[in-house]
Amino acid sequence: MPDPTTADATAPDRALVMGILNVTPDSFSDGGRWLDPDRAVARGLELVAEGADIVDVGGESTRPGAAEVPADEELRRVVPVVEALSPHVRVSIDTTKESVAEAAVAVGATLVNDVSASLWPVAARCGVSWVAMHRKGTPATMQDDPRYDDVVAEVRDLLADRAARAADAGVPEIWIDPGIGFGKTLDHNLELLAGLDVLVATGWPVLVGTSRKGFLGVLAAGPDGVSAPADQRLPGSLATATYALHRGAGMVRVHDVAATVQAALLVGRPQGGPPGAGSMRETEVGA
Ligand code: HH2
Repeated sequence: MPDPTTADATAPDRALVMGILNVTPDSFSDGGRWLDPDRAVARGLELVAEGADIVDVGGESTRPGAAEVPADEELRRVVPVVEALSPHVRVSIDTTKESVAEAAVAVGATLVNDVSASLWPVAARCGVSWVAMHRKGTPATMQDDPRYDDVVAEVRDLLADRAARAADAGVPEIWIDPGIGFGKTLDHNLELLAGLDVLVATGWPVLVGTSRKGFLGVLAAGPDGVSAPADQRLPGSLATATYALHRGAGMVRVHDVAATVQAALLVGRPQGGPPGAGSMRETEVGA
């Protein structure tokens, strides 16, 4: 294991861990906990202390069935939090609204995390990085019987197209994300995880977000068939994050940062390039 006192912070010997900070009343796992700006900033600093490389600030839930939030309310939630955190850590803004992305960048965000995969012109104009996430439909409707002929190919083709457009527009750093749970059934999610090497093979760095998502609850259902609640999905979250990193993802988006940093250290440095690039670190197993 690397010595944390000597490790080069600019080039961690592991993939990146993005910590989730939802400044919302209704997020599926932590809704309402960090709505107060002071509590949100304190939570963000906690994520940094746990080892988050990036803190992802969001002011609108994207869970299935979530209501849209007006821009002025979303701005009121996220801007003070981004401003307070950005001197301490790299901050991304999780939004689908141009005005919110621009305002967050103006106060220090350097990455636009865009679940609509449509905001690359804003990222280009502001000279910041961009995450293109795949989704089918909108939160209101996306889980109403989503269908694909070949989910992995369809997701790859859309993301590769958007990433190429963003690169042409001059976006300096582009990530692609399969959008686990966004217009996908349990089987679609598992197919996308199993086919992650197809996304890695595009050459664009891959971000994956499985943390505490509903399909993990279904997989961890008890004998009564009732889905495991969000706060009992850490085993599945860690297992899928570790798997994604091993398959070559360069970043995972998670609620449980400290545990995931351990998993990322175990997997080691992302190698990119050919399919299945991640390789388990040769660890010294001490006493
Ligand atoms: N998932 C969520 C939100 N933003 N961004 C990316 N790039 N990838 C994801 O998988 C992703 C995302 C949903 O999770 P969460 O933020 O925890 O919940 P909510 O949308 O209810 O606030």
